[in-house]
Order: sequence, then C-alpha cells, then structure tokens
Amino acid sequence: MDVAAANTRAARAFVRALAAAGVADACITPGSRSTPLTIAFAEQDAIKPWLHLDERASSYFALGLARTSGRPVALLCTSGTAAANFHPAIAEASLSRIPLIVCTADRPPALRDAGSPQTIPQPGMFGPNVRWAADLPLPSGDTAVAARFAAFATRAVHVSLGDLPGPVHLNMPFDEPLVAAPGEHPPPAPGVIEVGEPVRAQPAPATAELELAANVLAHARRPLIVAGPETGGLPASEVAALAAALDAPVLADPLSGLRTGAHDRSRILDSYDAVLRDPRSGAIAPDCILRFGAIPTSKATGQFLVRHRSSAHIQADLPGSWRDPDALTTHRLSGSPALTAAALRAMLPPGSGSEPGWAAGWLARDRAAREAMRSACASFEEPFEGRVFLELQAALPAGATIVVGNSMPVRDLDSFLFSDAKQLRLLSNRGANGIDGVTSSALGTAAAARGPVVLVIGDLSFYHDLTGLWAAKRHGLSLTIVLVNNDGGGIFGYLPQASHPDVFEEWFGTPSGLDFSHAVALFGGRHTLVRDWAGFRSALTGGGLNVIELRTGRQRNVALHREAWAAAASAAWAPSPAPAST
Ligand SMILES: Cc1ncc(C[n+]2csc(CCOP(=O)(O)OP(=O)(O)O)c2C)c(N)n1
Ligand SMILES: [Mg+2]
Repeated sequence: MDVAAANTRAARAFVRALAAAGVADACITPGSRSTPLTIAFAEQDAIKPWLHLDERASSYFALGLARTSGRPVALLCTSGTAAANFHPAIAEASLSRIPLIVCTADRPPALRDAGSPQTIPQPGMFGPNVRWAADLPLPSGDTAVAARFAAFATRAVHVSLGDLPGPVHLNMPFDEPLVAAPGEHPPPAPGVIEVGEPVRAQPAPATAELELAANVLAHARRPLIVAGPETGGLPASEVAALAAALDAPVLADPLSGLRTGAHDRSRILDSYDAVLRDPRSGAIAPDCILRFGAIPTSKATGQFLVRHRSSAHIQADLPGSWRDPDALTTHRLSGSPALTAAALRAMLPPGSGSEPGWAAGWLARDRAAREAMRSACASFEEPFEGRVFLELQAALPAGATIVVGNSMPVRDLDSFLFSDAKQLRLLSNRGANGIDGVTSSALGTAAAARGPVVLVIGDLSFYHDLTGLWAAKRHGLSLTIVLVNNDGGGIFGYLPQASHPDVFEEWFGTPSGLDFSHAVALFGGRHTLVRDWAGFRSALTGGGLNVIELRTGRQRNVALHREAWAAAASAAWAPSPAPAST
C-alpha cells in the first residue's frame, strides 16, 4: 500500500475508534502535516469538527466543551509551535481533570532534530501535564494498521476517563504524500459511524481507609465539611446527607456545585469567607475537618484550616492526586466523592453528630454575614463589581451557567453568589488560575450547554484571549460576556504591593487604555457600555455574542469590598448572632 493510502486508512480507523469510545467533538486548526486526520474528521458525521484559527483558543475551547459535556474532546494541530500553543490548556485540563485527546501531527522520526522545517521535539512535550503520552508509528501498509490506530484511540480515551481523568497526548507522525490525488482518494466506507457512551471510572475507596475515617467522624464533636471546587460538581445529595448525619456545617465553594440546587442546603454555608476573615474566628475550633474537592477559593478558609493543624483532617479525593499544599492530611480516602460520601454515611453509628450549638452557631454567623453583604451591596451608589453576581443570580433562569474569569470575578462569585434553590452551574479555570483562554473556555461551554451562558471576566483577561472571540462568529454561538473593566489588574490593589506607589501603577495596576468596543465589532458582536444596573439588566437579553461592559474604579472597588467585608464580619461577630433559621 502506498503512503497516502496508509495515512488515510490509519486516520479513518483512528477517528472511528474515537467516536466509538465516546468522543463527539474535535477542535481542529489548519495546517499541512495534520492533513490525513483533518480530512478523516471532515468526511464523517459522528464527531463534530469545530474549526478554530489559533491553537491556544482551540485548546481552551476544547477544555470548556469537555468540562460541560462530560465527554472527552479531541484536539488536532499541525507540527511545530502550533503544538506548543496547546500547553496552557493542557496544564489546566490536567489540574481540573478534564479529558482531552491531544493529537499533534509530526514529521517522520527521521526528520526530527535534523533542521527540518516546522519541526520541534514533540514526543512527550507536555511532560507531567498529561496522563499518558505516546509517539505513534508512521502508518504503514501492514494489514494491522487500522487495528493499531484504533487501539491507540481507544486506549487514549480510556486513560483520559480513568481514575483521575485528564488529558492524553498522541504525537502522530505522517510521511508524504499526506493524501492521495482527488481521483485516487478512496471514498469513506459506507455506513454510519456510531458515537458510543463514554465510560468513566468510579473508583471505590478501600474499606480499611473508610473504617478509619468513619471512626474519627463518629467521635467528632465539632465536625466541619469543606467542599472545594470540583469539575462536574461534587455529589450534592450524598454530601448533604453525610452533613445531615454528622450535623456538620458545609463550607461550600461556589465551584463545588453545592451552593445552588434542590438538594438539602440547610447546612450549606456561603459567607464563611467574610466570617473567617475576622480574627475572632480563632475562637471556632473544629475537631475534625472532612475535605472534598480542591483547595477553596477563599484564602481566609485556607488560613483557617492551617490554624487548626491539630484537628483530624480527612482528605477525600480521587486516587492519583494529593491536594494538600499545607500538609494537613491525617486520613486519606481515595475514591470517587459520591461513593466515599455514601459509604461514610452508611458506616456512621446511630447517634453520631456534633455537639449542641456547633452547627447552629456556624449557620447563624453565616446568615448574619450574608445579609450584611447583601445590604452593603445594595447600598453602594457607584458600580460595585460584586453586585454583578447578585444581579445575575436574580436575572438568570434555573439551569443557566455562569463562567467566571480568575482574579476578582471568581472571588466576587465566592462572596456574592448565595445559596439558593434555583440551580446555576458555576464554572471557572481554577486548576492553574490562568487569566488566559477564559473567553475560549466559556465559548466551549456555550457550545455544549443547554441553557444560557454568561461569562464574567476582567479587562486584562478579556484582552488576553481576544482571538478566542472568533469562535462565536464562526460557530454562531450565544455567549453574554460581562466585561468588568477597571482598566487593569484590580486584584493587585488588595495586595501589599499596592502600598508601593512608585512602582504599583506601571507594573501591577497596568491600565491598558483600550476601547474594547472595536474588538467586539471586529468579531460581529454587540457591545453595550452600561451606566447603571437598570441598563445592565436590559442589556442581558438577546443572543449571539453580547458584550456588556461595566466600567469600575480599581481603588474605589477595594474600598467598597473592604466596607462590605467589615459589615459582614461585624454582623457575624456581634455579641449575639441572630438565631439560626433554615
Ligand atoms: C496567564 C496568566 N498571566 C498572568 C497571571 C497573573 N495575574 C493574576 S490576576 C491578573 C490581573 C487580571 O486582571 P483582570 O483580568 O482585569 O481582572 P481584575 O484583577 O481587574 O479583576 C494577573 C495579570 C495569571 N494568573 N495568568
Ligand atoms: Mg481588571
């Protein structure tokens, strides 16, 4: 068999096997070396091929799509620096445990490290950021070529959905001619390619680990559950049921999936960040902390956990990961959070539970802080960045998605999106906390989500991913973007460098001075500069690419945030906090 025919046969077998294993989307950027695969994706109907023009945007779009659909997404690019542009999204996918099948086309091995154009060392180039990396063979005329390439695809999907889901990298060399002349290119085999259901691993924790942890929990008098960010959300009913059995308060990060929804939220806390910022929180002493998910967004919570190093710390997480930067863990449970929470609850003896007043005290403080935050927010006359989330929570329908950028948007989400029965899906790239690729990730989410999707993003993050906007135009996606424009890095105003005026504004404040309306127009979107909250609300309606710009003052927002946090802390720590109510 000639080279072009072997390339076509291998690429078709590979794509068909991806579909069978549950891949329904592929993000593809233009290039020559990837031709056999690009054509194989383009000439079938099972996997939707999404065209992108730059690899960084393409990979972040794939990340958002995979996070939202729950299916692995394939990524394809040509050889050279194109592949390197995937790296940031792969790092995020690894830490956020999002399955991506990364395919980088390459020149044949004999042309590597020999001055060949557009050739960089690609095998293994993503290092520890992928779960598995393979350098595939050149397609050959061997009769096993189809089976071999299908096996690589199946194995890649299997690994990406393993105990610890994540990205995998297949480096795929192709020799020339990459494709046969039109008359000689064989038509695809007849018959529909089926997309299978992806099978996720559901690792069960070991009984011995469960017994130890259940014993500690059964004896805890002041237990606390910390529910951190988790891709796909933590199992809300199982965690709530465990909290009920322990009568334990749950510090629920907005990215845990526990803040909103129909599950039992009677022990869900949302304003603990404000409560724990106050030094008086030193008086609260849990004797057992059970952690699900990643480290919470709230820095005050992380510091609170470190202050209680001497309590029992049970870390429940997937096997193959250890999310404990402060080395607090005393007991470890390696399994799926749903199986772990359900098993622990079943093992608790009757009569387990916290001492009287423990959960009620937390709840009372949390509610007092929440009401103070809410009324502080409503009382500010000028545009307050935190209020965006109060407005969105009120305006959006159940099932809507809010994607937030890193920096202040995710922190404001934490402070101002409160526990509520109306379910909202809350997402962010919190694995590596990058301000890159945020718009593309949100557009990937918009490509897979059923309800409306709103992105809340800072101006520097928006600038970072302007090319990502092209996907909205090309693919006719609807995304509302709330652009919180404080002309620079607002977050740095909260940090110690803010008190160094000689260097602060140039190197940290970093105003870009850009008028973003031109960028939105370039990509065919609607841009509205809103002056007040009534204007904000009316700009929220409408499909397509809808950018709502809110101009805020960096310094003023630092002052307003501090005012809100101080009001919340004094309400929470008033001599007798309001009695708990559900
Ligand atoms: C890719 C990347 N580069 C730099 C940073 C460091 N960084 C964190 S926040 C921030 C400023 C973000 O500004 P903006 O998006 O306007 O949000 P704001 O702080 O104003 O809320 C920067 C540069 C990062 N996290 N990721
Ligand atoms: Mg900013």
